[in-house]
Order: sequence, then C-alpha cells, then structure tokens
Amino acid sequence: MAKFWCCLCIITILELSHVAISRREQVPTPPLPLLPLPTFSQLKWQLIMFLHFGVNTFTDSERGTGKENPTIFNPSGLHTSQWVTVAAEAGISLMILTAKHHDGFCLWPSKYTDHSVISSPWKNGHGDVVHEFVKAAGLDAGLYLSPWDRHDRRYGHDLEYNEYYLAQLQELLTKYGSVNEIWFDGAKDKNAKNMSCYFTDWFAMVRELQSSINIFSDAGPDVRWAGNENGFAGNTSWSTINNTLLSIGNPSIIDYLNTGDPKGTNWLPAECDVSIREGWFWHKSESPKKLSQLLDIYYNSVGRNCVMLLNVPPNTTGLISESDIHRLKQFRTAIDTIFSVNLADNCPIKASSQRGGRGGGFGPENMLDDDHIWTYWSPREDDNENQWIEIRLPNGGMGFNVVRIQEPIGLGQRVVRHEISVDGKKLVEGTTVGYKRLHRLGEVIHGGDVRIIIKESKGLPLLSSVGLHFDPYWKPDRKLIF
Ligand code: FUL
Repeated sequence: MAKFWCCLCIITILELSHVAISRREQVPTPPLPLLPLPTFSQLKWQLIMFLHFGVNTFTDSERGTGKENPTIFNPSGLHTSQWVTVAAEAGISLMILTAKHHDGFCLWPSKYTDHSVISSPWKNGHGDVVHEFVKAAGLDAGLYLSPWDRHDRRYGHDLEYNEYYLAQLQELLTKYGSVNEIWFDGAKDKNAKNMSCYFTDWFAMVRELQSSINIFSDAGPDVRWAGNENGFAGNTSWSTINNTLLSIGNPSIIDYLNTGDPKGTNWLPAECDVSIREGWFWHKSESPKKLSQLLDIYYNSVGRNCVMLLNVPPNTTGLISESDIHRLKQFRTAIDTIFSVNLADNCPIKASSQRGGRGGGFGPENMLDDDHIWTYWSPREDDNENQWIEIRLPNGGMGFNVVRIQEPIGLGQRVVRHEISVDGKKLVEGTTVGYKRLHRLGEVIHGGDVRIIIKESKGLPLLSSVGLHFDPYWKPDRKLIF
C-alpha cells in the first residue's frame, strides 16, 4: 500500500510540473529584433552640452591660426563646477570639452608639446582644465581632440603627426578616468596642409582604452554627424546607415548623413551639433539664441530621433555667462512645461491587435508607462494590413498640439511611414519615428479618438510610448512668441 501512495505522489508531482512548464511555454515571448541594433552605450540617449574653450576665447576668434601666444590664456575665475551645475540644471547628462581645437593649444599639460596650459600664466602654468573638468563632472564627460592642428609642425607629416595624435589620445584616455564620448572633428581649411589621418588606428586605440565610449566623427563608428551645424536632423531620420558609403570630411555625403538609410547595416545615430550663440567660442558681441529658436532645434533634433548637442561656451573669466544660463533655464522650464503632462495618461487606449492577446504583455497600455525601451505595444504577427493604436481623449478638457511617438529601439528601428488622425480626420503624415518623434500640430485639439496608424514598417512595428502634450510656446503660423 505504501508503494502505491508513493507512486501516486510521484505521478502527481510529475503531472503538476508538466502543467507548470507548459503554462510557462504559453507566455508570449518578445518578437525577434530587427538588425542592426544599438550597443549598450548607444542606447543611453541624452541631451548633451558642448564647451568650446581655448585661446580663441581670448582672441575673440572662431578659428585660431596656431600662432597664438599661450600667455593670453588666463581665465581668472575658472570654475568647472559652475559648468556642471549649469548643465545639470538644464537636464544635460553629458558634457564635451574641446581639449584641443584647430589652433593646437592644449587645455591639459601634454608632455608632447609646450603649446598648452603649461606655457600660460593661468595657475602659473600648473593648471589642467581637462582634469578640473572631469573632476567636477558629476555628469558623463566627453573630449574633443581636433585632428586638424594649425600649430604643431608635425601636422602634414603623416607618420610623425599620427604618432603625436595617438600619443595625445593615450594621455586623454588614460589619465582622466572614464570618458563617455570622443569627438573627431572632420573640419579643416581648404588650404590646410595635406595629410592622411590613420583613423582606423585611432579608433582601435580608443576602444582599447575606454570600453564604453561612443566615438563621434562624420562617419562614426558609434555616432555620426547630422550633416549641418544648425542642429536639424532630416525629416526622415534613420539611426541606420551603411558605413561603407561614409568618409570623414566628405561634403558630398551630407544629405545621406542627414537622413540615414533604411537599408543601412550599421547602427550609427546622428548627433545634431549647434551653438547657443552664433559662434562656437564666446564673443562679447554675441548673445544667446531666442527660446523659440532653441525649441525649434529641440523639435528638429530630439524630435527627429537624434541627440541634440548644444554648445554653451565659457567666457574669458572661465565661466558660463549669465545670459546663457538664463536662456538655458528658460529652455529647461519650457521642455518641462510641455512634456511633464501627458494628456493620454489614464485615457482608454486600444489597438488593432496585440501579440499574445489580452494580458500577454504586449498591449497598448505599455505605451503609457515610464519605460520607453523595454515595454511596448506589439501587434500580432498576422496583423499586417491595418496596424494602429487609438487613444480616446475626453472632449472638453485641456487640448494638445504636440504628439510624441517612440519606438523601442532596443529591438531595432522599424517604422517607415505613419499617420495621425483624430475622429477619422487625417492630421499628420510622417515617415520615421525611431527613439522619439515629435509632431507639432497646426491647431489645438480638444478631445476625440486619436489614432496612430502604421502605414509601412520594416518587420513588425513596435511602439513604446505615446504622448499628447500642450506646447504653450508654439504658434503654428510660426510667429513665435519670444
Ligand atoms: C566644426 C569646427 O570647425 C568648429 O569650430 C566647431 O568645433 C564645430 C563643432 O565643428 O567643424
């Protein structure tokens, strides 16, 4: 009899574990990713600040000749902690400093040249701006090291200059802790000495010294240039591109850089660089752009699937000017005002279909949570004709004039074309979405069924977030209010 009960127990346990396993097997799994995918470092999406600072700050010029006397560099009140505080208050997470611009003057005491802070009166030649910058940065730090060097006599001699440049890269990437982005500028004058830069060697060295760094250049390999210095990405903006078609300093590829390539086999998102003032360096005669201009740039960079890299240049004292700080504060307040309220929150949301059915983990409600990468709406595999999500916004409440749509780019960029309609009336036709797409509307909408329709996508379309926002600064006739 004991044997009988024992057998029965074993059979019951086996049966139960079988049921448990098969139940787990029924939990819908995420869809396959669509290659190429971002790396972990590329997935960290952010607002970035550029700091152009050097001898040009003291000569009131944009492009130094390389003949500047280092004794002019003397920022009497330099406080890098002020830069960091200003950046953090503006919501910036990474700052990039020009360790060396085209004039060749080094902001750190490089042992390979005298043309640096060593020869300046600042801190009696014992200062190191790069050190003070990374030390102060509670934020991520990045460095710009200009390939074009108008001072150093080795420039123009391939082997000598490449060795010099690599030696400086090694200094910057070994002495200052973690560096999150390195900026290789493709700019050089038409009349500059001709020479080849050994980019492949440089990039390999960077990877070896800093494993989680993003390498920026016109052509990547991690972050590409957006093709202009106005801060505007293409209206169609793919994070993917074919890097075999790219080269550094090649003006014929700027349109390609601006839009990317849906058939691209490399994940290489664009960074939109732009200055808060007209120039990159601080000039007494210049003042910051208007708030409306900064917002235009935000919508056309961040709102077009890109990173916005905003330059805020320290002045001759070594501080960010009060007028720039004031504008940055206005800019942050505006972004918070626009995006901190999502009118879609708590509204009923439905979809054409959902992977794994109700409760399967891929419903449209995922578009209203705070995770914009790993929770998302996915339609069923066989729902490929008519894919949409719809939010019912009650009539009469506050209206919206901005629609935000996001894709879970951790699984690749997919949407090729989309439309937005309200109560069946088409309002917007758009192309790519990517990490974030912002549409400013021609009118304020006060309720109705807001539908986002995917007209074409590469593989199954996935959406991670949607927002209906009100932008009080936006005047559709473009007579901006500030
Ligand atoms: C350009 C340079 O020539 C400018 O001075 C600035 O550094 C900008 C970010 O890149 O190519």
